Amino acid sequence: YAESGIDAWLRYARLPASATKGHLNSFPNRIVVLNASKNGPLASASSELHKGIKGILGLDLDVSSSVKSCFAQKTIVVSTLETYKSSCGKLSPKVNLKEDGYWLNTKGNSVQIIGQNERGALYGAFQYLSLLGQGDFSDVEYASNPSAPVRWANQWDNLNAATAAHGSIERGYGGASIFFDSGLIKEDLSRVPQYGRLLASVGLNGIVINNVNADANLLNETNLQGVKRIADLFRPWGVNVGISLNFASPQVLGDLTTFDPLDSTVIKWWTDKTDRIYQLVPDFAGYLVKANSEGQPGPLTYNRTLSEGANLFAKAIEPHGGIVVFRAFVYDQLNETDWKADRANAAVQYFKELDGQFDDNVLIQIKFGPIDFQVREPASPLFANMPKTPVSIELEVTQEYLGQQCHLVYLPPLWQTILGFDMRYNHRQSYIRDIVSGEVFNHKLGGYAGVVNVGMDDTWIGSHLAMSNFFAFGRLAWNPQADSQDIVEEWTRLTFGLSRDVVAAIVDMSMKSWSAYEGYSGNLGIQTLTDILYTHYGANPASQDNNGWGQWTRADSKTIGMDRTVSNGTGNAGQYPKDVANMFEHTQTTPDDLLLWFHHVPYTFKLHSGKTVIQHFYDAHYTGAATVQKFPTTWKSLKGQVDSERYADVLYRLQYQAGHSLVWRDGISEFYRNLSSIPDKLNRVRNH
Ligand code: GCW
Repeated sequence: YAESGIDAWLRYARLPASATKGHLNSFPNRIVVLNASKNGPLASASSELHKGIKGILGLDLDVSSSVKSCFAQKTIVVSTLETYKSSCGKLSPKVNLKEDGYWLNTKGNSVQIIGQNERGALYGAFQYLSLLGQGDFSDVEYASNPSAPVRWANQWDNLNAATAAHGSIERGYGGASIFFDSGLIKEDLSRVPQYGRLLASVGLNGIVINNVNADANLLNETNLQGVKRIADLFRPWGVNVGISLNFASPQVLGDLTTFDPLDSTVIKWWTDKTDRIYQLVPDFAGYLVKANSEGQPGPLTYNRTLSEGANLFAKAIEPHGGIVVFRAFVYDQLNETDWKADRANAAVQYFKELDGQFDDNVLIQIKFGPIDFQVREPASPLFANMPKTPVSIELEVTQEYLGQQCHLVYLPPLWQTILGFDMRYNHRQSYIRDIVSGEVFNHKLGGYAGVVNVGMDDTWIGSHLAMSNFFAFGRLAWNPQADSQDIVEEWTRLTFGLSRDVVAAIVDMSMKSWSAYEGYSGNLGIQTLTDILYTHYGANPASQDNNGWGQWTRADSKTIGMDRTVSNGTGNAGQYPKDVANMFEHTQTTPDDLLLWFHHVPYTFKLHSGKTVIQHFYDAHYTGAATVQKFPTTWKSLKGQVDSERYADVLYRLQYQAGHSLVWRDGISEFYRNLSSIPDKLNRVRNH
């Protein structure tokens, strides 16, 4: 069981004697939890510390709630700051905690884990267990606060009422839904608290349980009772539940003839529904809405604006303290014969003029790039076009365009190119991470959504190694400046143990993986050259063009790339603040890795690197594939150091990836070799 993956990075495997030597005698002998609410996060902190320390160190600590023990020796005190102050006195030094933040002090032979709220204390407990699990007994004393208040997982789980299928998950690669089955919420929800535990352990505080392509049936009374059951199971982990809405619900599920957001019967319908939800789930997190996008209903049907649509829900939920997360992923099919048509322009075109028209409890959730979770995109220009509206960033943990869990692709280096991008709003430093935290435009709301898509598979998302992306998503939402290599190191030790060889190998492969995948799947900003029509899997460069989806390459026999300049193209570069717009407007100042995103150039165009575009294509595909072909050998060197079940599973996938990278390499290289008629200087690419 421990090796199967269900406990993921929370296995609490026993440390070897060499790692605990000299530490066990002085280790605390009891856990004191002050003023824990019933079944709340503090109670979880207590049971988790007990379980973790037993697993990691083999010590069975006493657990008590006696206030007298505040300053006792050899005690782990877990509390909220408020209780600590009233029961034990001031914390010294004075600490500054934001909502959900914690204070961790392991100096001396006692430990203080003090949360701004119960949830914060739970996060502190998990942090302490992470240190112990890594064999780190050093003295630490610090406060840690999250970068932003909204840190949510989004699940794209379907109810599957019509098909009676077992809760499929859109773009999910880890089996059936843990929540839904045949149109209903499952009786057996035993995976829910296990998932809650994982979410909490990396600081995630909310979850939207159903697909943004939402089924109105989630709102029927039976299912709302089920939502309550789910919320009850997540609550001990400090994870609040939200749901995705189908905009047409009053008509589809109710018996109204309209779903016009300004119609009084519609307003009443949503108000009543919302009141009912809060009766069942008083700490309900909020609504997530995908409207007027990819066939979903929305306010535009009635000539109402997207903000009028969002505010309908905002007003219904406001008295209860919930929020509405409204997705900016709204676009239309386009005609490629129009040189100026550009899907990347859509979000700003739809949303910029609505800035200032959203109610205060609306958060606009923006995919990291302007198109759709590609292997490389620039940051979405919308982040710098709505200063009056709080925004959050949507990242995809599930590897839809990035190998669907069959390829190892460690995503934080990609995410950090976006989070660390400076938008230069008004010529001033304005990193995306500071925009989504609310800092740049001074908003209280802001944050992170990760499309996680765990399922019933006992690896949760379909592959052991892919779980580092889930772990890292939480870590980066907490601290977007954390080092992605440190994160995967920590994750590896907790998941696979302390063997230096294992840690070195997994870290090495992980850190090379995104760049390798970009190399063989689509470089220079041309996007993942995958099959975009159906599977989003495997090489299919021809599928990008000649359709309305707008993920075009505009490749012909001489030239390639999207002209997004203001001077001659779609004008997309001009949607960025001036400094950035100037940079992307010209080939000389556009970084090579985004050249073909912003410019349409001959294959013979010379990059900053000195290579031509076409030769770079060939070289990158060969280098990328060569990198991952070494992965199986690297992994095999660990035989005997990883349990046989996970060893075999990972090896199987890495071998598959090594082979598939050759298919990618040859598919793409030969496609452009044929199209351009320009040979590879190194003569590797066949001509058909
Ligand atoms: O990337 C596309 C996916 C769809 C998804 C959509 C969205 C849930 O291919 O599967 O639908 O984005 O984000 O709404």
